[in-house]
Amino acid sequence: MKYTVLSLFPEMFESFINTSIMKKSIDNNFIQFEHVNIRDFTKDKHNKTDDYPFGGGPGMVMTAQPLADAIKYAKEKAGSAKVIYFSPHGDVLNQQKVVSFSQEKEIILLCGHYEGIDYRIIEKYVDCEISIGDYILTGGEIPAMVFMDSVSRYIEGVLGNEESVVEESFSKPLLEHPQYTRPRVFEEMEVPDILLSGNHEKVRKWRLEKSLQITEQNRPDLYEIYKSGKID
Ligand code: 4GO
Repeated sequence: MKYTVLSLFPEMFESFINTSIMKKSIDNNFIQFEHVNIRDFTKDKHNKTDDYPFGGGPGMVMTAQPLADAIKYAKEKAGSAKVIYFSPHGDVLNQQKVVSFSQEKEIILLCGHYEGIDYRIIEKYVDCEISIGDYILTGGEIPAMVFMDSVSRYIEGVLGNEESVVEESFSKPLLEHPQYTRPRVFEEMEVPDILLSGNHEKVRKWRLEKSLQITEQNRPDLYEIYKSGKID
């Protein structure tokens, strides 16, 4: 998978791509990452990339010209890539969409800032608007990182242990059971005996029971889906 990120703030992505699983996946060539700075494409003599909104109102709007030219540049290098724009207007991201995006060969991620981007860019160049939840942020950069983080987990080689992806929450619509590691006793709290029993069948049953309990308590909406059998 190749991610091409278009934004005004390359530094926001530095620690993300240079840490842990993302770094390892880029080093091992399971993922390619390119940042395109929208400011590099402005033809404005003061390097501006935003302007006042027509019709008035607070804040600034990112202007169409640098955005269009940055998108054209990214598309030249990644011809078949979908252009995704992050905004609260988009389809809310969920596990099913994450898994589906992980099958793409290349994706262009467009990050707006301030009050957003000129709507003509969305109409002409954006294939897909995505939201990471019903709240407003100052920019699309964090949603782009959320998107890459979740999608990357489904790209072959990224997690190493492919099984962990299948077993976990949301492949069936249940929340995960509690996890424990050493020490066996911490501040007088003990790890449940069954997990130390070595009896795999009992461990499996205990975990399923806990998953069901936690899901019913925390996410009754998911619990109903599970019980109705409408899975996948
Ligand atoms: C995305 C972008 C929220 C989301 C954003 C979200 N806020 N819920 N703000 O995924 C255009 C300028 C959108 C700021 C951006």
